[in-house]
Amino acid sequence: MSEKITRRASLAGAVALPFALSGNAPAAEVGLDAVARGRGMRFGSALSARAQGASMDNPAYAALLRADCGLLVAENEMKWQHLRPAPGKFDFAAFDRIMAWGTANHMAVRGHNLLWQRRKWMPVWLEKYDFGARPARAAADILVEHITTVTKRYGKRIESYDVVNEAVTPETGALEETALSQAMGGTEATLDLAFRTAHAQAPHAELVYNDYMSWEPGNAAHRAGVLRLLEGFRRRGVPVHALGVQSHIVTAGPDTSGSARGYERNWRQFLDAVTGMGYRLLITELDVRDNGLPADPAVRDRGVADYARRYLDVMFSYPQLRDVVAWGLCDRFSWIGPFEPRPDKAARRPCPYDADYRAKPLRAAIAAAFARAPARGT
Ligand code: 9MR
Repeated sequence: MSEKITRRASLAGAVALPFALSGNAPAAEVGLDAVARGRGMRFGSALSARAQGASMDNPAYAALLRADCGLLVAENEMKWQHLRPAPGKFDFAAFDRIMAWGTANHMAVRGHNLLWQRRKWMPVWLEKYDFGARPARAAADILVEHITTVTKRYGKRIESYDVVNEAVTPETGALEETALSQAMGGTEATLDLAFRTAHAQAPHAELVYNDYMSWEPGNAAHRAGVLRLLEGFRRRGVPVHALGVQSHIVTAGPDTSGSARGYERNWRQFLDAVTGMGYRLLITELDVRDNGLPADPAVRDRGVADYARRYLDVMFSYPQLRDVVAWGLCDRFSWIGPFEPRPDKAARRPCPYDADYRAKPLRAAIAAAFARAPARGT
């Protein structure tokens, strides 16, 4: 492992970074993945293939990835909307570039996702598709073809897939429907087929159900729905190995430790039920929505870091959790700004690095949580 730390640190240091290497710049510290590995865990991040974005083609962002990550996930490039522009057409160009960069840099790459159970995020052509006289058969064929094509292409290079993303309606806990699942005659049958196909085509891979039920108040129905879904998978013998806990966590106000203490009991009940059914856990999309905190960046950054550290302490107390993936490393590119601007219009600060690629207290909090985590066995 020391070889890995040296390699990452020296690579990061060797890149001409468009920011000064100060005391808290990545190359000056041990990378987050290296700290995680010391506990039998891993750390990684989402990235994109857009040159000016959170991309390996952006030298400053690539330096952060090299410094801190052992694990990557494409923020968008494996989704149906990107991979499957038309019924008979796949376009792997963007994801292939991410895969190649990850492989060249000795990083694992997760697959996200093989089925997103939301109409809004599936291709328009699929929502309008004419499934013909035998719709269940036609829909199953499309799904099986999709999952088979993707998993076969990457083979053992991808060892973990979010097979199904977000199938539960947060407000009610019911299952979502799409044109595909309606043609199939039901959502459960659709999700089961997705997992069974992934398992048949990629028997080596960890198969994950991924969702954003979180520990904050307002998520009870979502958590209950996810538990029902996971129970159903077990009852029906569906090959699902882990729950991806997205972890888009949200602060509620300055008393972040008070909030965390308040949320912990229900959250542990949920995680106990999930792990009690034999599921492993992953943190798949970590970031922190800085709500209810004052605009002052220093105050906000401290609140975000404290809240995340308390969350991670709870998560890391579960030995079933080994992988932690941040939904981006740098505030400049986070989805949260455009998705939900702060009422005071202050730029969002949800990531471990600020908009100028400087490490923030959140990065230190993640490192501290790893350093304290109970070591996982091999
Ligand atoms: O961050 C992603 C954003 O760039 C996309 O426009 C959006 C729709 O594809 O998806 C975002 O990522 C989501 C992820 O795939 C699933 N969980 C929630 C994430 C944030 O919305």
